[in-house]
Amino acid sequence: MKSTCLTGVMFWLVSCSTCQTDKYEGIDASNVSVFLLDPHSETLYLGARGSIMALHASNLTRKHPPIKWEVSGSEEMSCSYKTQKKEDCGNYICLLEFLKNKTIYVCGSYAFNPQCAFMDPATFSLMMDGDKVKTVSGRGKCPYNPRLSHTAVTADGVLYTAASTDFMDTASDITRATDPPNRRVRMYKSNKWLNEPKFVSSALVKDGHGGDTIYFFFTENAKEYKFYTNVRVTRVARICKTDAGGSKTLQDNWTSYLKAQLVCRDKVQSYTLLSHVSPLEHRVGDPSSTHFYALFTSQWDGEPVSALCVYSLADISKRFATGGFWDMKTGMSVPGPTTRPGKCEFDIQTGQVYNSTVMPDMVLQFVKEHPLMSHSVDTVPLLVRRGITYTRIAATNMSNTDAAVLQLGTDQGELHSISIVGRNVSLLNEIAITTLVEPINNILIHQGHALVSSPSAVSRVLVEGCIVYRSCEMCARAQGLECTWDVKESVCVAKSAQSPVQNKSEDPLKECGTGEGRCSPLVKELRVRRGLVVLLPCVHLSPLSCVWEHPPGRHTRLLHSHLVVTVSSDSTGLYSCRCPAQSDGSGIGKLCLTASYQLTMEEPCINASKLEASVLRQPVVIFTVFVLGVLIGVFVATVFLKRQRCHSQLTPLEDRNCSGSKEGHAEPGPNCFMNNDE
Ligand SMILES: *[C@@H]1O[C@H](CO)[C@@H](O)[C@H](O)[C@H]1NC(C)=O
Ligand SMILES: *[C@@H]1O[C@H](CO)[C@@H](O)[C@H](O)[C@H]1NC(C)=O
Ligand SMILES: *[C@@H]1O[C@H](CO)[C@@H](O)[C@H](O)[C@H]1NC(C)=O
Ligand SMILES: *[C@@H]1O[C@H](CO)[C@@H](O)[C@H](O)[C@H]1NC(C)=O
Ligand SMILES: *[C@@H]1O[C@H](CO)[C@@H](O)[C@H](O)[C@H]1NC(C)=O
Ligand SMILES: *[C@@H]1O[C@H](CO)[C@@H](O)[C@H](O)[C@H]1NC(C)=O
Ligand SMILES: *[C@@H]1O[C@H](CO)[C@@H](O)[C@H](O)[C@H]1NC(C)=O
Ligand SMILES: *[C@@H]1O[C@H](CO)[C@@H](O)[C@H](O)[C@H]1NC(C)=O
Ligand SMILES: CC(=O)N[C@H]1CO[C@H](CO)[C@@H](O)[C@@H]1O
Repeated sequence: MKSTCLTGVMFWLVSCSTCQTDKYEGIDASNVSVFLLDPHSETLYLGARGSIMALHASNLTRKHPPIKWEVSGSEEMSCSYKTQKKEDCGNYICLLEFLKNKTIYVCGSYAFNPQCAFMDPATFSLMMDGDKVKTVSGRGKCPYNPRLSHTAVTADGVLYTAASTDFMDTASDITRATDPPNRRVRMYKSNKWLNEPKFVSSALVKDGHGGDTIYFFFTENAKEYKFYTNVRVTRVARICKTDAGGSKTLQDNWTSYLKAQLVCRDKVQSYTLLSHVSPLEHRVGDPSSTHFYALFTSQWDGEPVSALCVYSLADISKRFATGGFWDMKTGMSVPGPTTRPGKCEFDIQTGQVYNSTVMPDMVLQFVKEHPLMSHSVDTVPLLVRRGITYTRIAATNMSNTDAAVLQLGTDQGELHSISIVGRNVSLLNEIAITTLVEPINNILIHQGHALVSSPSAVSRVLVEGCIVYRSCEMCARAQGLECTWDVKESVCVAKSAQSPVQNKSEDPLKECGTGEGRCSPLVKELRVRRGLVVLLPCVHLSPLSCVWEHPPGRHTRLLHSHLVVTVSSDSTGLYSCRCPAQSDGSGIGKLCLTASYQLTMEEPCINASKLEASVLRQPVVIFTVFVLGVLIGVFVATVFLKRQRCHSQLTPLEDRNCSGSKEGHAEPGPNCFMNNDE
């Protein structure tokens, strides 16, 4: 082992040498982009650059040899004249969806000339037309440029897509896209309907009577803010599944298209840029229980920030069903015609679903000019994290309650688990999925496992059930999920499985026998040297600020809720962080002691042995546990250090029952780095 001493560098990252994950890394394909799961055959299909793969969903081993579908040399040539990035001229698979007849529709960017093909899942082969792959145009289904975002969803085997439709990315469309016999319906071309959109997600919502709706989530330029140009806002738009286009006006164009702004804002700021959305039907079979879990970032911050907002289908539908329409000419809200546009749901009175062909011409003329609802759908974030960029979210229900468990993927290849019970948010787990620093681009929950991909790796991690929480402290955090620590067996179990006569205290952390409670963390001793820059973590999930108490001295500064100390002779002493107790956005509650450190002086840097210690190994607070995260401003250091994992000599040895744990642990980083390739 080689050890290097550095001083004055801070870092903070997760490591996961003990995580039990099935991996399929270094796959003989790069640029993994899309997932499609067939739950019946337990097959996970993967789209990548120039190839499609089929893996067993249960162990990520290969089921068939990959299908190659690449562009020819001449096609690549002519493409490379048109674009700067020659490598983008490959066939980047962007879409994999089941059609009605169980064929899989496969689309790729095909050297800036999107094409779609048909795949037979039984033989795992593409349909041929002579000796060539049978293709149809993929325009509007895949963007020309593989780096642009797009979204697709099927409703009863019929494909709906949202993508840019030209080489220069100047036009976009939301269409019902599969070929005849389905009627192709498009967007009416107007910048009132779409204005430089970036498509993020889409979802089918059934109403049980055929009045299904398709939802699209995207960001676009707001036309309604007259004085600010280029303000990006997040929208939810919807169309009726039965919309076949108008008969005279809006022929072959959507007649039911409506959109509204989604607002995610706390007292501090607005989070306006949508990153991803995951729908969750909390009570299966009851579509009205659907909620959309949406990840946002801010367009103004120079540093990464991620916020989670949850929108109920009820709130969104209400906005579309009863709200006024925004009139661009007057900048005011207008009530709209008596026959209300975009009313998709089955009407009990008339016994009808939406029928676009019988919509009065006057109504369609109104629709053309007034696609935007005058009021937004507003919520307060449930979670705000600074220094972290989340890229993907997958929400799952817990035992038919309103509780949800979320898997969040970061741009650094990490997977974070979060539970939401009422408005209480707990960070349960953070692990590094790949050894590469790459954004997570797919998360799919299958049989209690998260199937996760980044462009060059696929992994499978157990994420459901109390058994996932390996220590008493982690289990305590999962209390909202009806988990409880079985002291005798040293295992986290479901509450119902436990004998009911148990005297459980209010604060399950107290039962872990470490003397630690929710607002009484253990004091961590840190031995530091003069000149060192030490980061004292104080993890906090809400935007309300925390307060630090520390010895008088000028060598401290705040980094979000954390404290950065440049160690000098007067730096020794007690450092305590107190944060508002609740994350429910209802105002500042009591302050809760969240983290506490004792700094003492220590000899110069010596050889560090493999200390698996971590300040953050101890759960700090039930709702605010460890952050990982990557410190802003030290990206470079982070990237560098991902490979050179360091075990700090500065933190006390307190490797508590974590061996074999799946727990990812953050290592706040003082000064010694070593290359220990385990
Ligand atoms: C494909 O992967 C390569 C190497 O990982 C990367 O450099 C490139 O940017 C990727 N291309 C796209 C379109 O994402
Ligand atoms: C993976 O799972 C499939 C089916 O579930 C099984 O047939 C196969 O043998 C498994 N492979 C390995 C290596 O475990
Ligand atoms: C399935 O449907 C598509 C069009 O919707 C068609 O092109 C394809 O040939 C069909 N596949 C089979 C096996 O019938
Ligand atoms: C819409 O109305 C027309 C004319 O009344 C009728 O022919 C058509 O079947 C209706 N479509 C739906 C989806 O109800
Ligand atoms: C989610 O709900 C479904 C149906 O109600 C149920 O079968 C499933 O077990 C639930 N998931 C969990 C993790 O409880
Ligand atoms: C949220 O947390 C508070 C404080 O710990 C607790 O009193 C309350 O019951 C929790 N709410 C839910 C819905 O679990
Ligand atoms: C339960 O705990 C309370 C307070 O923590 C204590 O007063 C009581 O005696 C305990 N009861 C049992 C049966 O242990
Ligand atoms: C440094 O670590 C190596 C390997 O753990 C050990 O052999 C060596 O003696 C250590 N050096 C010092 C100065 O402690
Ligand atoms: C009647 C009408 O407005 N038709 C439009 C439907 O959409 C296409 C493509 O966007 C337009 O070319 C038509 O004018």
